Amino acid sequence: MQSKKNILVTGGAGFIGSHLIKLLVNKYPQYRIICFDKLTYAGNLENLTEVETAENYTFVKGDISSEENVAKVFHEEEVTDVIHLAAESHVDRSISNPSQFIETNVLGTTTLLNEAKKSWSSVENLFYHVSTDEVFGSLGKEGFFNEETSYDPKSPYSASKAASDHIVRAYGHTFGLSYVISNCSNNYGANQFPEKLIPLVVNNIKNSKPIPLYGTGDNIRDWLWVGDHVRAIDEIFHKGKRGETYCVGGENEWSNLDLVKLLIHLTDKHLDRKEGSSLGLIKFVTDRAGHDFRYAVNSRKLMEELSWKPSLTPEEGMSQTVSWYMENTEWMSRVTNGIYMDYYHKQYLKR
Ligand code: NAD
Ligand code: TDX
Repeated sequence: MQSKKNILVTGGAGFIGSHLIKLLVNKYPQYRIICFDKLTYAGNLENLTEVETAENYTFVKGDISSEENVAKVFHEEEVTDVIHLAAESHVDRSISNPSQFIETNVLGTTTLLNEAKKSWSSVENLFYHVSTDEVFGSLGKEGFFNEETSYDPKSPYSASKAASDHIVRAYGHTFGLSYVISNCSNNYGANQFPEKLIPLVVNNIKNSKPIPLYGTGDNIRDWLWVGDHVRAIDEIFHKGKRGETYCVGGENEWSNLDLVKLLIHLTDKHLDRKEGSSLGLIKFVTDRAGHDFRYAVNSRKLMEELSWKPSLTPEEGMSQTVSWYMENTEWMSRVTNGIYMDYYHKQYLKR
């Protein structure tokens, strides 16, 4: 394995990407880490202030769907590896505007792959594609997704991610590109954009606003702390078998209603409010179209081959996360600006 690497982290200014960059910059001073990000509504350089002056870190603004932008960064930064996280990532937005998801997630991934194919000649150069467990579809009350599960995506978001997974594998099979893919469950933690359930709920509790629960609140998600996801990416990038897939999950299933009750408990406690005083904020609203019922992931392969396991208990992780949102109110106010409020009103006001 090369010791000197110039790693392009696409989507590095987003939620998971920024946690990954902080880990890589601090842990591997011998690598150059290049954050390549278009800075859409979800990209925020404020998530990266901790590393912005680090010698082994560079930010390049660019669009993965632009051949010109991608060719330029590959050549100027002499990119040796890609960890690809740039994507449109929110299921609700994929329901209101599917085309943007095809443009970024499918065509953008293909543009990156074409440049990697053109620029690289060694199997040492790795294309790491970060994907989601949603490509496997929806589970009933029993069972788990694993690396053998057939693809059955149900939303425009998951269909676009599934397409990108297939294209990555096709470039490996057809052109010999060295790749690895991971499919992870729902992440939570600091710096997540408050369109996603956990930061949205914590922010609404704090501001005594209704907590919108889709349908009956019985849908189930497997939650993994983002710090554990980026540790898994680090392990897979360095030690994962090339041409293979790894499933990453938290063994931490919650129905949305139970999770919201836990968040109410933790947030009320943090705000010195009477236990459960925000329970009355829960508002059951019209369900998400095509709402997947349950996701659950079996991460045995990752645990056995690479000795990875989640480091935080769900209680520790959720408690730290609530504290972060309570203590970073300025971050929250800056990201919930006018554009966010337009989105929020369209998404929730008539529901
Ligand atoms: P995010 O929405 O927080 O961040 C996405 C980032 O990509 C943003 O910084 C955005 O500016 C950037 N981006 C979007 N379009 C771009 C383009 N055309 N060119 C360059 N940059 C662009 O997403 P996230 O939650 O951090 O997810 C990161 C990746 O991990 C995604 O690929 C997502 O599918 C995958 N994933 C997310 C989760 C989760 O729970 N959040 C779980 C499993 C997998
Ligand atoms: O206001 C809400 N009310 C609600 O009940 C929101 C935003 C969500 N929900 C429900 C829908 C889901 O069942 O909560 C659950 C979690 O929703 P999201 O946070 O939107 O996540 P999800 O749709 O499960 O997808 C996430 O996990 C997998 C990420 O957004 C994806 O990028 C990732 O691939």
